[in-house]
Order: sequence, then C-alpha cells, then structure tokens
Amino acid sequence: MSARHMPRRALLSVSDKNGLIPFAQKLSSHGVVLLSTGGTAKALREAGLDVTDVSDVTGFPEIMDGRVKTLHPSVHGGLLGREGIDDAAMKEHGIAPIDLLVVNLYPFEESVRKGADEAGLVETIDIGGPAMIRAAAKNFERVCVITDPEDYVPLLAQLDEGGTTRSFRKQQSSIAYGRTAQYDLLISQQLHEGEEPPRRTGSVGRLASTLRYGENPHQKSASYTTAEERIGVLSAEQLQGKELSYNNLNDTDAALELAAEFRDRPAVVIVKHANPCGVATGDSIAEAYTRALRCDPVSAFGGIIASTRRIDRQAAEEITKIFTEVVIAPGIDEDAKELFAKKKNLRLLMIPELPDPAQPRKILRPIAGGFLMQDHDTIVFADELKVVTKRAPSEKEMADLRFAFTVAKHVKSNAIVYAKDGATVGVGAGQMSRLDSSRIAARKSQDAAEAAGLKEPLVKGSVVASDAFFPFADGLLAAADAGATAVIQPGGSMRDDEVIAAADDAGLAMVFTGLRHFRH
Ligand code: 93A
Repeated sequence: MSARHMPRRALLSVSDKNGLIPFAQKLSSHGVVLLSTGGTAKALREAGLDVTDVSDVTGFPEIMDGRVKTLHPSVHGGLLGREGIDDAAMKEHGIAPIDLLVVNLYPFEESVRKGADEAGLVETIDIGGPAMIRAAAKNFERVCVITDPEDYVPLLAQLDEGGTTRSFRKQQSSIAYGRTAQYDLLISQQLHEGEEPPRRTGSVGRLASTLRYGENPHQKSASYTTAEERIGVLSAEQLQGKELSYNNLNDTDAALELAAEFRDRPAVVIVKHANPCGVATGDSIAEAYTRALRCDPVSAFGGIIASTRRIDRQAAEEITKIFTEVVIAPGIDEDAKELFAKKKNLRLLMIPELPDPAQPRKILRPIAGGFLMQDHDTIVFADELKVVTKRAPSEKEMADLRFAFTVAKHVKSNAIVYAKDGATVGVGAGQMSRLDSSRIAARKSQDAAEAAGLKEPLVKGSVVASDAFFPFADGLLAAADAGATAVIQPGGSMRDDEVIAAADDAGLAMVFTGLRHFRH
C-alpha cells in the first residue's frame, strides 16, 4: 500500500461557499497553507483565516472582471508538476507545488434554471475552474482535487488518518472529470440552436443511488440524475419501505408518466413490467383504483400504483387489500399513511406535483457502440379525429376512444387497449403480432369477468385503441368479435379501405388519429 499524502499547499476557489469556512479551518489546523481567489479569499479572511491571494502567487492581478484569475503557469505548473520529474523545471521558474485543489464552478446550472438570457449564460461559463480541475485530476499521483462540497467530509477524514490515499485521489479525479464533462455538456446543450440535431453530444449524470442490482441479481446497477429539471420518481420523497430497486424505478417512471396524461382528473394507473395492467378514472381515487384493479387483478398483484390525486384513507384501504410494491402520488393523507405503515414492504413515494407530459425533452437509448436520441413523445393527438366509418361514435364512445388511445401510447407495441366508462378493461402489450395483442386483451377481459363473477366479459360494449394502424382487417375483427363497438387507430395502412369496409360490415364506428405511438 502506498503512503498517504498530507497536503501542504491548497488552492481554494469556490462559487458555492457552503461549508467552506469550517472546512478551511480544519485544513488550516492540519497545517495546510491556503491560497485563494478574490471572493473565496475574502470570505476566508473575514472568518479570521490566514490566506495568500492567488494574484500574489502569480504576480499578476485578476483582470477582465475575473475572467482571467488563475490561468497562469504558477498555478497550472503547481498543479501539473510531477514529483521527481518536473522538480528542476519548477525550481527554475519558481513554481511551488499545489497538492490540494478545491474548486466548484460558476453556477451555470442555476443560470439555466433561472432562465438567464444569452449574455447571462455566457458570463457564467467557468473557464479557469475547469482548467484547474482537469490539471489537478490528471496529476492524481500527487494532487487531490475536490469539486463537490459533499466531499469535504471524506477528505477531512482522510487527513485525520494522516493524509490522502492514492485510491482516494484517483476516485476524486474520476469524479472531477465527470463533473467537467457534465458541465460542458449542459453548456453545449444550451448553446445549441436550430432544428438540426447536435453534431456531438453525450450523456452524463450524477450518482443518485447505488442499487442492490439491475434487472436481475447478477447485474450491477445505479441510478443517476442529469441536469434535466423534471418531477419524477428520482425526485420523489420516500416515506416508507425498502430501497427502490432498478425495476421499481423503471416501473414507477412508466406509471407516473402515464398518470400524468390524466392529471386533469382523478385517475389511477397500475403497472407491471413497465406496462399498464389497469388504468381508470373515477369520482375518487378509491373508485379509480378499484376500477383499475378490475381490469386485470391477477397481474396487479405486486404492481406499481400511480395516482393523480392525494391518496386518502378510503383509497389506502382498497390499495392495502393486496400486495403492492410501490405507491406514488402527489400527496398522502395522514390517516392513509397510518394504514400504509402496516405494510412494511410497500414503498410509499410522494411527489410535489405531477410531471407535465408536454414538457419537451430528449430520450436516450443505448445501443452497442453508441446511443439513439429522440424527442420525447409529448403529444397524444395531433389533428382532429377523423370519422372513417358510416357510423360515427357516440359521445360516450368518443370519450372512451380518447382515453384508450392515450393509454395505448404508454403500452409496449403492439398495443391494443380496450376501455369502457373511462377504465381499461383489457390490455394487450408487447406482442410481435397485432392480432395476438388483440386476442390477449380480449381474453384477459374474459378472465377478469370470470374472476369477478360477472356473466358478461367487461369487453362487451367497450371501445378499442391500437397504437399503430391495423395492417389487415383480422385484428379489427377480433376486437369486434370480443364485443368492441368502436375503434381508434392512426390509419395509414395500404389496406385502410379493406379495414374500413370490415368495420362498416361489423357495425363498428371508427376514427383515425393520423398519429402513431410505437413504444419499445
Ligand atoms: O472567469 S474564470 O473562468 N477565470 C479564471 O481564471 C478562474 N479561476 C477560478 N473563473 C475562474 N475561477 C472560478 O471562480 C472558480 O471555478 C470558482 O467558481 C470562482 C471563485 O471565484 P471567487 O473566489 O472570486 O468567488
């Protein structure tokens, strides 16, 4: 094991001055000499600490409103000089080593959040900070770099043990390069203009949590947050239950994004393996939940529930009747929390409000050797719905058609969704053939009716939505056989005429949306 390094000279230059003073006091008590830039030096001095100004080290004043303050060989030579290799050069030019660098950058993220104009954004692009961070991080054999106030405590713990270890310095170096990459990526995204996709881009995030494992126990995994400002499962407050797993996070994300489509009304979504197995609206969340559950009670066991409204005691009573993995909602009443508390394994999550499904963002999907990027699917309907059959849907059918198509957008393709009275009654997901999805959805509805002791399957008198066009009449006829009375689909098949004729023969009403929602 290599020996620990106790730093002798530290350069501190921080925009976020949280925790700076007690941290610097501790450094000082370890005998570390402090060098610092304008604002940071001022704060340290006011706290009674002994500080050397960087301008005294460089023999050059900070110029251009601070644009050039640390960009000097005395600083960069002090950070980059290698022990035993560059000693002569350092001596020749009067450069003293700097062995600890503490920098956090101009708050570019905050400028973006606050909606700064172009000039404001440009002024918060930090140049000297990232340059020093990258120099120090390259020289981790000798130099320790700290880029996040969260790492003040671990660094001090290292010093208490006699100095930094090589592995700690290398770890901090890795964090540092991740930080500058993330910073530059955000700048790159903000400066991007026009319709063309960016020529170069990347994906970096900040570790949110190390997960027990990935989709399966033999896969390691972790969750990360990016600079994207979006309400979601990663920003939710967990009120009880075990840690969220990889699959929990993925499924809760799917449930919440679908629930958000119905944020104008009380609605509940139940998700299993990233597909909804029940979605319903209702006068209350309790009612919406029981109606959602009815769609496929077998699959709902161990499911993920997202609600569009606060969960009250009545809803909690219904939800706790079967085993549920996760419940997420924009608020949970105290007496509902008491009921949930009895279910130790249930993970209860609260979000401040529902996400906005129309908020534009980019979706990345890794593939071997790179990744695909696309716009998030922010719309459900583009144009007016076009009635293509002799019979137009009734008002009630139309409301259900809209509901079913919205759900279908969130079901893995090929997606077929049956709905009645603002509730799904059968969902066929993720089949390679649309006909199979149609049959599966109808059969599930049959099963659900039997389980509930109903004489007639729920699918009787329902409407059906398809995420993409019916290529042939067979899928549509299967839906008619199952008992659907109206159909919504994008249209656009070569055989649309055939499909429309079959719908007319079967007495179905059908509308075209002109918009497809594949989901894979
Ligand atoms: O404008 S800069 O890009 N030019 C520099 O030479 C420079 N050196 C450090 N910004 C520079 N910094 C940044 O100043 C640091 O990254 C830090 O965020 C900030 C600290 O400034 P002060 O100590 O004056 O508050």
